[in-house]
Amino acid sequence: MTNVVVTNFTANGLLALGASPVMAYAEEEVADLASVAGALLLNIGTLSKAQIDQMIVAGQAANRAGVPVVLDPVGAGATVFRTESSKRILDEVHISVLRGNAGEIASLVGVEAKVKGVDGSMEGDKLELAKRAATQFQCVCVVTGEVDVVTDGVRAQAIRNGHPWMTKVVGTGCLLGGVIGAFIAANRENILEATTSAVTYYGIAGEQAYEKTNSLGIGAFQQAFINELHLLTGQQVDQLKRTETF
Ligand code: ATP
Ligand code: TZP
Ligand code: MG
Ligand code: MG
Repeated sequence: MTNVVVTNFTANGLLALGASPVMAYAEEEVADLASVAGALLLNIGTLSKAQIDQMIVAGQAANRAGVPVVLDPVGAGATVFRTESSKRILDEVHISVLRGNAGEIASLVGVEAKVKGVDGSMEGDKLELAKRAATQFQCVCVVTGEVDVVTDGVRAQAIRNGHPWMTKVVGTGCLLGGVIGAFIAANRENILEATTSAVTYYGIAGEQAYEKTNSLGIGAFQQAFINELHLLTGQQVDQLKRTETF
């Protein structure tokens, strides 16, 4: 369940990866679909009150069926409605993975941060922020940016892969939520490990896409990025990953 800006990009990125996306929003069917899915993504990017209600119905059905839920609180902190809706989802649904930029995550744990539109930035210790959110919401938390941090509140990894051009394509944050869902669907026993793998794979796909298209431009990069989600091998990931454990 994602926003109208990134729906097609998300479906194509997930297909390229080998996952099977289904987008569905109707209250009449979301519980049925969520309970048989490998994972459920809740992304509030173009939210309405009705859509948040539908997400809660889907999220609670997923929880009853043991299906992991990923939350992307797009723009939390930018408006009271986005912050309160994200908090309501966190209150009423057990979230397995919370993924956002530093400003979004900070607004949910009550730390001061400046958020402009859906672009967030924050000074300070990203690792501490992610750990605090993971502990508070009993989940794995991913804070993305130039360096990505993944933590369950105790163990943590910093991932230094990725490329600045990823910020020039709308929806790279949103698609990452879906990709995390696909990886945790395939490894429900170890959500921290699966999430770290997803974020690392994704960042390397961005680097490889840049290598192939930097003389062409951002449009070509967007296509190449989808290609890399399809092409990248585990062997390449092992060679190219830049991760640090804390
Ligand atoms: P924002 O709204 O702040 O743009 P977002 O939801 O789009 O956030 P990002 O933080 O941009 O999400 O993360 C999306 C992907 O882009 C992640 O894989 C991240 O590692 C990568 N990324 C973002 N910024 C950079 C950067 N400066 N250098 C390398 N990779 C980056
Ligand atoms: N407006 C509402 S949702 C959205 C925009 C532009 C997409 C945000 O995508 P991302 O992945 O957070 O950059
Ligand atoms: Mg972005
Ligand atoms: Mg985002």
